Amino acid sequence: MTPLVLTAAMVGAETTRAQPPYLPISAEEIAAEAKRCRDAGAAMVHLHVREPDGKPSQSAELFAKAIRAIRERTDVLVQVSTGGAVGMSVDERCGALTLTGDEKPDMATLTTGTVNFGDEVFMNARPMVLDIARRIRALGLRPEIECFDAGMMDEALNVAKHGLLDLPAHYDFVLGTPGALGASEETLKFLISRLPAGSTWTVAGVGRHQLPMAALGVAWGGNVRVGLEDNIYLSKGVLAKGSSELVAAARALAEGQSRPVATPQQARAILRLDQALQPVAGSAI
Ligand code: KMH
Ligand code: ZN
Repeated sequence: MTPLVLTAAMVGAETTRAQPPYLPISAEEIAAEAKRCRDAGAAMVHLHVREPDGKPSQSAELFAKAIRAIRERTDVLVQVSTGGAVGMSVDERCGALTLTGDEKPDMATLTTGTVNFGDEVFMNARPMVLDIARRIRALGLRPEIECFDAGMMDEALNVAKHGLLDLPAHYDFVLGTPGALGASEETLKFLISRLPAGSTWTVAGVGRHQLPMAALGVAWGGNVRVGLEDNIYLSKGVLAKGSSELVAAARALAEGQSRPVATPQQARAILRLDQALQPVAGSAI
């Protein structure tokens, strides 16, 4: 069985300490949590950063600090967010895509469409999507296509048509965001049926859907994202004491089905992170 790539979304942009007091905010807290998540079975962390007062940020400086601190402690892969928080501009959102050398991320997210996000709108107009895709590629990274809705899979094909996404790609189905696509077996089955041949996928269930969706990701040969960004409860009414507890719960689901969890090195191969990008016709990128 292909090992399961477990991703820990430890920080996010919306969760606050008023909910779980365990949310990591400083670079040191983020790095300590990344190490706990790695020890619990995560191969990758999905990274957002915060100002010292907890306000969401996408600043290159804060990302650099967090990535350095993480890499001092653990070999977990670092996938940076380009979504940030609702209302941020593309330039703001792409702070982490200016980092190179030891601070360069391993992967970056790319949301390929606009969607309601709770009572707000997560804006991803088509030119914005292409702009972010171009910046991800210019850094030599492969994106994780974040699908909050089914149409985002079709729009990923448009990004590929522009030469800014290599197919097959890696997708993350984020299911259960209020205002967006719900989390159900039928929905996930439909999305998988629409994947271009050879694609890889992760499922991230929001709120109470997190562990049920994780179980489907394990059983159906996909990969799983858990963590406080998407869900703060370990079980009904019981706050998770950090994302590592949720990683451990997802790992237990995998082991219950005799599926091993991937190491960061295995995850690199599964997600094709080391494969050269195809040259873009007529472009220096
Ligand atoms: N915070 C959401 C508005 C991503 O990280 O790329 C967007 C988000 C997606 O979290
Ligand atoms: Zn995110």
